[in-house]
Amino acid sequence: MRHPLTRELHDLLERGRDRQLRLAVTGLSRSGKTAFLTSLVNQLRHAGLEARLDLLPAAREGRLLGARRVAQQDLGVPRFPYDQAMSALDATPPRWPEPTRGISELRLVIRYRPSRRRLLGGETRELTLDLFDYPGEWLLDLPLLGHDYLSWSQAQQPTIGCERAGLFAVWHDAVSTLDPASEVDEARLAEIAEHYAAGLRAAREAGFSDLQPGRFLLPGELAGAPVLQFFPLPGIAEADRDTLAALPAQSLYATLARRFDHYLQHIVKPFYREHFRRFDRQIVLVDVLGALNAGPERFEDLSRALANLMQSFDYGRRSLLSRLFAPRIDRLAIAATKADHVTPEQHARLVGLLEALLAEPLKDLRFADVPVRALSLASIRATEAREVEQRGETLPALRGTTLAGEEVLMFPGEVPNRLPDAAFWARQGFTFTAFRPLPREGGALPHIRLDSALDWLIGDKLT
Ligand SMILES: Nc1nc2c(ncn2[C@@H]2O[C@H](COP(=O)(O)OP(=O)(O)O)[C@@H](O)[C@H]2O)c(=O)[nH]1
Ligand SMILES: [Mg+2]
Repeated sequence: MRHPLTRELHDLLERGRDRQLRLAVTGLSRSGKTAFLTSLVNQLRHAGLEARLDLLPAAREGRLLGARRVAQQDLGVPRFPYDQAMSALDATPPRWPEPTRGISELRLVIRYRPSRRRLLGGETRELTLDLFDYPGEWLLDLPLLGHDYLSWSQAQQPTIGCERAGLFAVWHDAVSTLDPASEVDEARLAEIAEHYAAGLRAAREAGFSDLQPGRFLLPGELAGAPVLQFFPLPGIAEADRDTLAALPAQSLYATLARRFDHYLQHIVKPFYREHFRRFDRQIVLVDVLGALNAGPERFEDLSRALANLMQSFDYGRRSLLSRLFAPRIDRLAIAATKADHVTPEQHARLVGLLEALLAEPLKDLRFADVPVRALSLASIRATEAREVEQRGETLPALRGTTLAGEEVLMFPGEVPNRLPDAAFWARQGFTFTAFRPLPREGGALPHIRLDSALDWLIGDKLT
């Protein structure tokens, strides 16, 4: 075995020579991470043969020779389940891959022929691409690092009366009987923490996105551990800070505050330190169409979640992120996924809407000089674009098979190219039908602009 330091040094040298790249895929649950990574690996493995990657110059010019999977380096990170995903897509009828939780990794070695004239003579080169898939929910926790338990509790006061607050009613009733100064009852605390986690899960089920702490939703091996047993205390105020701080260690307040700190130190920070900081490039996937279909309260909620999530990419010198972790990402892509749910002439509008949704974070990124590109794509295209004649007019339409197995020909509606207004919601002008993946006859997976994303994310390393 080689010494770990030698390994890191080796990695560093390879990176310096442009031979290695760490690319992470993130996005909230169901945004399409598994589909994206599966298709990306599939396209690269078929490069040079059946893959259609015209927007990636190395592929278009016939210089991309293919890719093979090799053993990854971080042995503590689960392997991305590519084969399982492909067997679901190849089943009869085809199925979408099972959802994954937590972080996973896959290492590809891409072989290509450099374009540079001086390298005539048939030499080939290799790029090692480390791919990571991790839940965007984890990024919702970055803002927690800017809080202590008291200020976080205050920031979490629910807006009374909205649908989302209703989902926390059981927790709210239980927590309002608690006295912060009382001696902690561990069993009772665990019970109320479970009500809080249940509220978060119900909110996610109901289509909400802005949910903290992120690890409560995807606890993995931490399920049931006391580090995940805390919640905000409603009704405590800044004016009580000194009184609260003076409470004994066995008090409810001090216990909750300790667990909050533990969560930050042992869960939030290690992710940024050990993973996030080491990614060279990232793509953030957003299911804009799903949110559009879910109505105004959820759409607004997605917008808030994205604003929180994007703080993890704010490399401004004074940002929380830069102060704590000094990351060094050099390129970012933001993609509206599942573009095959709308007819092709709507795709530009979809990008417009994505940019409107992320207007503020994008401004910050540009200011911080982080190269960023917004696009729309379908990792695994499940529909076919058609045209239909109606009263002498030619109209765009989609043809696909629903999850229930019904063949449909439809026009899903217009995508607003800026933030939807009351008139849009009143019209309810958008239908989002979940489609079954298309049956495959061998070859690469069908996609829309996955090659464009690839070009932005790795194209410059294949010249
Ligand atoms: N039509 C279509 N549906 C997609 C596409 N990508 C993802 N989906 C749908 O979105 C669901 C969630 O995708 P998945 O990749 O599992 O999301 P993850 O939770 O971010 O990994 C899938 O089960 C599909 O139903 C796509 O490119 N086209
Ligand atoms: Mg997944």
